Amino acid sequence: MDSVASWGLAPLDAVDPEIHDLIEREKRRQCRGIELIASENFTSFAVIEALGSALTNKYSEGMPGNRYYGGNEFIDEIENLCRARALAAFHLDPARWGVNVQPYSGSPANFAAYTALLNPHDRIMGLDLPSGGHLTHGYYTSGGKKISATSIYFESLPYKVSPVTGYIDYDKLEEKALDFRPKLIICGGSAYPRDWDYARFRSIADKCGALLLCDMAHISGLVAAQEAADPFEFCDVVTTTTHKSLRGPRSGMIFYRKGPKPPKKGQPEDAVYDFEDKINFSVFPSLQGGPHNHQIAALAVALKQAMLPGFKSYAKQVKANAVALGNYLMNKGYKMVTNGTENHLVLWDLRPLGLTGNKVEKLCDLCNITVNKNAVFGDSSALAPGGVRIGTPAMTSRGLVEKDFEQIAEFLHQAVTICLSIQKEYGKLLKDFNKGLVNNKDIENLKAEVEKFSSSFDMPGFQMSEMKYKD
Ligand code: DSN
Repeated sequence: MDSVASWGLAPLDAVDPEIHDLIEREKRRQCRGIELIASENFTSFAVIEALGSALTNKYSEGMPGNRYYGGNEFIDEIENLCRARALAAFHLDPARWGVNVQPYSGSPANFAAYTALLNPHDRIMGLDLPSGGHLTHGYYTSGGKKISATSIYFESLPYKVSPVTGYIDYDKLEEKALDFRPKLIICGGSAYPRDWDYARFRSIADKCGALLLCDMAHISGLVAAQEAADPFEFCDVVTTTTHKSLRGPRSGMIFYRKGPKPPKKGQPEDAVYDFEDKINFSVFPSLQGGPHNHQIAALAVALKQAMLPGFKSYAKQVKANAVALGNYLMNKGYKMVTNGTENHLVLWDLRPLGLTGNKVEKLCDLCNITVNKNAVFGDSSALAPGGVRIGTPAMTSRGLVEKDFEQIAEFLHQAVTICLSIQKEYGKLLKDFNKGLVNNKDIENLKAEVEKFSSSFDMPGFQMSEMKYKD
């Protein structure tokens, strides 16, 4: 009995003070910083409770009701509940759509969808990474180096944004697609500040006989809240992560059409979609093993929370905050890609200032503001790209509204001003620039202001009063 209790029931701080301490430091960092990574969010205590539950103990390879292991009566109920909630949260008719909630996260979800829908070396088209696309949409470098497994196993030709407007160039996409004849077109991205014209994507896909997949990872919370255009109206398959604007645990989902296909010339009258078995088989056994049941339960909780009326207000506020932040910065004369936003992020083009995203990211880090460097169309280096991506979902979860985001924009303006003055004094080379970051009074002052500002807001997920490091 004692032997079980001593390793199995002792709390983390007693068993592993090192890891406990690092978790507490990370909690402090999260509370005392301004979190602006567009793909991050703060999830709820209820989600974290499910994630940290005994469900992590169980193997359940297979689908509910058809598992390779015994003892899955409750796991089956959890997964079925999660699937039903996923369809309900996205306003889908279970006769027309199905969902697999087992992907471990977004990249595995995408690769599972491709494995189900494509043969090796089939052609695909996704938004180019420097245009705001995602690695898993088929990225290879301008020198032809295949970076993502998607470009290793499939033949990929990217489409791009217009270098003038920053919007997707749909006419060029159509022209390229008609020449390339892809089997799959992918819409959705990770640094695109505008909404998507899914009807136009559908028409292009139909013209070249392609399937249409949307990776809505970044905007899935906005889609659930009906605060973004609806990819389900036009796409065959929709993939997503669940921890971004949806505010759930880290996980992934694949939605697929099922039931009768709409009538089309040259197609049998009784044609039905055949995605369901292919996608389920591709997730397991082709690519994954046992589902992470603690994740699936936590996702079910997040989906329940996403169907509460407050979630719609949250999604509206995420967008309003992004607009407020972008407007403040543009009023200071800065350049935002597409001159604004219709979703949860702005992409700040720093090139007119002669700055790179990595310098701004680094300086902001020193001031407890977390942003990430990001390519802007026309960039060639991923390590020193010309922009930073700034997202509002996480700080909106802490209750911030437009006026608070104007204050954040003012902090960012100050950070960039400091960057410019360091660059002027020390030079453009990173090793010289870095010297100006050491013992810099302006940075210390800005950090103190940021810490004071951010610790005045509530934090979802854990009690600030119970943290080991409060100040
Ligand atoms: N890494 C995520 C992002 O930051 O957009 C996407 O997977």
